[in-house]
Amino acid sequence: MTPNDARAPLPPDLVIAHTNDYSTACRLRDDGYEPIECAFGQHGSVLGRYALDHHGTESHREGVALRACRDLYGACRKDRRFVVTGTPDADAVLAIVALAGLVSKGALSETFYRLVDRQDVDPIGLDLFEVSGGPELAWFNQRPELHPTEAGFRRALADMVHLLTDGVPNAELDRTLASDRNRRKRAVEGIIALYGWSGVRQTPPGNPELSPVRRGVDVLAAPAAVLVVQSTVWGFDVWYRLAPVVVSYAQRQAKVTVGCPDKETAELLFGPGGLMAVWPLLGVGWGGRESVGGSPRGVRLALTDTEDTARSVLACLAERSVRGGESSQPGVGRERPSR
Ligand SMILES: [Mn+2]
Repeated sequence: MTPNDARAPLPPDLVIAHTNDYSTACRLRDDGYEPIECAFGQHGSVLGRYALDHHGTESHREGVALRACRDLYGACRKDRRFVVTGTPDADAVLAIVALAGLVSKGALSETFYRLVDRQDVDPIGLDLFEVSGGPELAWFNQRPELHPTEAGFRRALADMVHLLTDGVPNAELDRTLASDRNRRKRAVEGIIALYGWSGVRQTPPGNPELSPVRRGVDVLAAPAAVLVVQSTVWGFDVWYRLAPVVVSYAQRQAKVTVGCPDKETAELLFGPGGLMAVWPLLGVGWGGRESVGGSPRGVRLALTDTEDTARSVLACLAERSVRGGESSQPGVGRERPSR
């Protein structure tokens, strides 16, 4: 079955330029293309007329689909040229659909675009299969051809238009749920070790999905501190139910990632700057953001290194004694001395 063949084609004046190059994105922007989520690491963001990015230095801005659907519907209908980078995620794709007016305004429900925004900005603890519009969004996220190319974006745009105008047949939503159940199962199978706050190894619970995702001060009630996983699937929505710090090993890239559910939680556990205080302790070249990061680019690590990383993280937690029990306001007055 090739459902896309039966769908309405994208309009001929819609131009999608995909680039991984900062100066190319700048040049296209200067030519009148509207950049959508064009963040280029240390170069920063390429912003057009509507400043449609919310990464890095632009993280104070609201998400792009939210702004495009709510405030900017049809704003680019007369000049439908866009420059993009990276993979076609739902946020960027829905933003283009709205700006270019590829569907009627009535097809853009507030429930759906707010859900796309939430999933983009803060996905941990969100179960798409329990909210309105969620199964449809999960269907989009599972499209197999969301490649970081112009063709990938065009396919994603066609899929999004299809979702918004025709809806997704129930049989396809059923397959989406089955596939997601399988992903969660594999995420659980990837669990290697669970450590309590004192560093003692624990037996992981049989069904992690019964535990809540804890964030902010609630993490101090979590029975465990650090979870070590090795998995071929994305499983942070499952793993953060077991511990507020996840150390994961990606075998294919031979890379170790350390993450917390969000910045607030990371700062509660590790002090101001969150994991920024931890990276130097893990070795040369480790780095990332306050809530997530990992081993140096180009350095191949082994699974045993993952256990060492977990030990170092546990040592940081022990030193800060965030769960010391002598204060009802954990962390206050006990910051790491700066040096
Ligand atoms: Mn986004």
